[in-house]
Amino acid sequence: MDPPKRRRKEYSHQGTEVSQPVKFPHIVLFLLERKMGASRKSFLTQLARRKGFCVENKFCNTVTHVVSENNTGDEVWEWLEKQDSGNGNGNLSTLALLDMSWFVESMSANKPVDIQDRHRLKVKASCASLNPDYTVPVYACQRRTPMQHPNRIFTDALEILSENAEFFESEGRSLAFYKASSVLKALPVRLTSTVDLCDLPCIGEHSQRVIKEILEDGVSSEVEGVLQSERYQAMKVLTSIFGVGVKTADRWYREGIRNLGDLLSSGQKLTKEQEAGVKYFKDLSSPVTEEEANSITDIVRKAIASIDTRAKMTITGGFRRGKQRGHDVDLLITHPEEGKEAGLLAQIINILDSQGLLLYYKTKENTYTAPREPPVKPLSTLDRFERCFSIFKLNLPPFSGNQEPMSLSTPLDKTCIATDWKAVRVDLVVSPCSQYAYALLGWTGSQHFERELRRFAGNEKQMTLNSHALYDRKQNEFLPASTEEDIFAHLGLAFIPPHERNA
Ligand code: 8GT
Ligand code: MN
Repeated sequence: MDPPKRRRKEYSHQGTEVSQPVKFPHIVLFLLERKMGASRKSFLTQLARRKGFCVENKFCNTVTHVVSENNTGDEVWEWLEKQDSGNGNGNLSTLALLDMSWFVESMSANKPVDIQDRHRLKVKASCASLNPDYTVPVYACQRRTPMQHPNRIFTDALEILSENAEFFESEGRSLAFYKASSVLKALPVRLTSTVDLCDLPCIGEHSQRVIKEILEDGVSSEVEGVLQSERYQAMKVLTSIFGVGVKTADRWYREGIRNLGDLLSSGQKLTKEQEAGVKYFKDLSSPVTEEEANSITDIVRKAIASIDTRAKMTITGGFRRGKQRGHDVDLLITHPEEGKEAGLLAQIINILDSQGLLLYYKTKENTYTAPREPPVKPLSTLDRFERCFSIFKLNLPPFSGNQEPMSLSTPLDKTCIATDWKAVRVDLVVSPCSQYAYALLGWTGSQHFERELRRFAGNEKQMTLNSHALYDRKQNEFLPASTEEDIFAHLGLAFIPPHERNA
């Protein structure tokens, strides 16, 4: 009698029989039944699974390759759009829409063959093909900008050029690249041709050149050059130190400082903030996770509750916009009774400090007094709330976070040096409840979204907006608001929820 067959590690596809292990985990196929028929779809699905392909029975957001037979690209696209309406995640345009020829060749090669142009189904490329009336509004605060979008390849490139211009203190150029990037972030489809660009606002000649090169070559030589440049690399590291801005980094660069080691050996005089930035550099350069942000939120919330149960706290910044990682945690604190918020911050800090949770902090008093005179010019981005810039000592659960993986060759006495805490930047901001809606809107960002809100208010509505108030220059009055919705309404803008402010 034959010995029992050893069962290979099995992989269960959703709702189907147990199948072979997945050999190509980075691709997930979906076969379109339309015009193919159920029995042929089932036959081809099993064939592909036997060859180690992952095939989904139903279309879902893990699918990477859609294969169809006897359909045009537009027909497949239309079908996909119907499936996607509901979640509208804009991911469709990153899918490979393929003809059966790709599937057949892949099956006979026992692996996914490289996708050639002849395999691809042709879909009318421009935005207009999605919706002929599709237009992109000029101001970012008039657009919905989700976190995920299909044009990352272009926006990443443009934002590197924007950042590099900022490193040269060319604000205008930096903003121009950023504005172009921001427009592309709001597009629901991936750009496939420069023809699509002609109807889009804010995409200057230089940005167009960059996009064109990426469309043709996959990369932009200018961006590659920037990334390789000594200046960009050094400025990137130096400006990432807590307490170091472009001006300081530029001065250090001109004095020959290129990295943290150079800075330390240069004997430069550092501010207290920069000293902390250098000391905790490694932790502060690793992104804050959502989980870490939640832990910190819980800690601060408990401290606040022990002082005054009526005080309120909200997480703002990138995490409120749905980012999964951030450079810091931004917390906004208020009290329902006007005036009762004063003094809260000092008590909160006392509690946190006595628990040994603050590695560094610096407070700033509230310097905002509701102006009797109307504001003459848009106030600066910086606001005047009472505030604490801090570095938290966040205790990590055992065996997570900062531990180096143990390797077999590591001597035992070297394995215990990992820290069980992580330094995390936290901003605590306190707002009187009468200004809370403005503070919340201002601190939620993105920075560009905020900038555009202020520009829109000033240019289109003759109003002055900041994180404290909205002033109507035509009516000579301040416009009170108790919610963010009120502020959008005062400005005559459709409300954009936080998750769609990732401009
Ligand atoms: P990140 O922390 O993941 O990098 O992203 P972020 O949370 O969007 O950026 P942030 O630098 O933490 O700032 C959060 C928001 O607060 C930004 O939109 C910024 O414009 C806004 N903001 C104010 N007032 C001030 C201020 O006085 N200083 C700073 N740094 N940001 C302010 O409304
Ligand atoms: Mn933040």
